[in-house]
Amino acid sequence: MPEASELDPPGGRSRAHLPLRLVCVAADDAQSDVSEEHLFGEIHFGTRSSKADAHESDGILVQVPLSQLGGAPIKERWLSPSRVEGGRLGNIHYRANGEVLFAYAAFELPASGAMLERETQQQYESVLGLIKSHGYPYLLRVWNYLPRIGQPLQGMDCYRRFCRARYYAFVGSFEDMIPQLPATSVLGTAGEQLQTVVLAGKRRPLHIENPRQVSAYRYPRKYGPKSPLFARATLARWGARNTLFISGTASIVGHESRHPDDPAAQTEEILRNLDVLNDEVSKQAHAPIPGVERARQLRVYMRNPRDLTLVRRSVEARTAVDAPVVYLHADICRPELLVEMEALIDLEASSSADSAG
Ligand code: 3EB
Repeated sequence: MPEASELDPPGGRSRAHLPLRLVCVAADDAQSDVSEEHLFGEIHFGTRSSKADAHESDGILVQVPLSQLGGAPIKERWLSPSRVEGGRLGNIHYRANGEVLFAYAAFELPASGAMLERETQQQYESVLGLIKSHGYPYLLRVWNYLPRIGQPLQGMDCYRRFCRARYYAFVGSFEDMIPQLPATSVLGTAGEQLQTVVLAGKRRPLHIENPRQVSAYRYPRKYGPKSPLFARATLARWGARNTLFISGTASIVGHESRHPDDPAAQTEEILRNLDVLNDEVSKQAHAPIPGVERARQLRVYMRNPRDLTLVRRSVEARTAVDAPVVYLHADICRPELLVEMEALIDLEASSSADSAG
């Protein structure tokens, strides 16, 4: 375990009691920062084939085929203060440290809609089976990278098919699924594979909905035959420290998309959604939650690279110059949505967080 006095350079805050730590480093950074820590995995962005510098014996290497827009190229390192153990089960790669399990699974998206749904459901069921059987039954955070997200496939787009497959996997895997739904993102890529990254834990997290948005699992049917199943945010409670995972958040109020064709207005709407969400987390956790300007990681996905200047202007009005913001070129699940943002915020657990405050 790290010393209580060990400092985390970017924020100057203690690393102690954080079983999972995300750092963003230069894409070409060697292993320097990992020396006293252990690696769950690394997320690399872009399609260039990166040097295979994170081997199976090391961390899991996830190459997400989304191009980074602007800024120096970064990669994410997911670190553990203690040894990680893991392996591979079918096409699922996983690492765990006694508190958190990090899993990655991918398969080539088939051309038929029915096959896509069957394989997506199977992949989800396998991952849900693995986290349970390894003793990490609580989903904390899920990322999905889905090729052809907005393209119709035999009459229904791939995102809606993905949602239906995920729905059946959850229904079949959990007795009471809604309280189990974690913070999630689904982004469209120009790649070939459905890639899924999962964090799961041993302690029950707090899942939070956004009062400004209809819960996705209650969306009306016009958005697809089966609802998207996710929570707006998940608070992982480690003990002395917490981590807040904020889902991909779009310009949606109620259940309706707002400001089609206006990327700046969509970004402002997203920032309002994030502020209201943080207020809600503060209420439910009985602890004030810092705003997105204090995020350890802020990802901004946008459909059109030409919107970068406008979107960045809105984001930078809210964040420090050195904030860990990464802009990525990605498709969003509804055709009129141009921008989506997600965040990870490290928190001190307030002493009142576990009491009625
Ligand atoms: C939305 O709020 C926008 O299907 O898991 C954001 C985050 C979105 C997660 C998902 C979808 C998902 O409906 C899209």
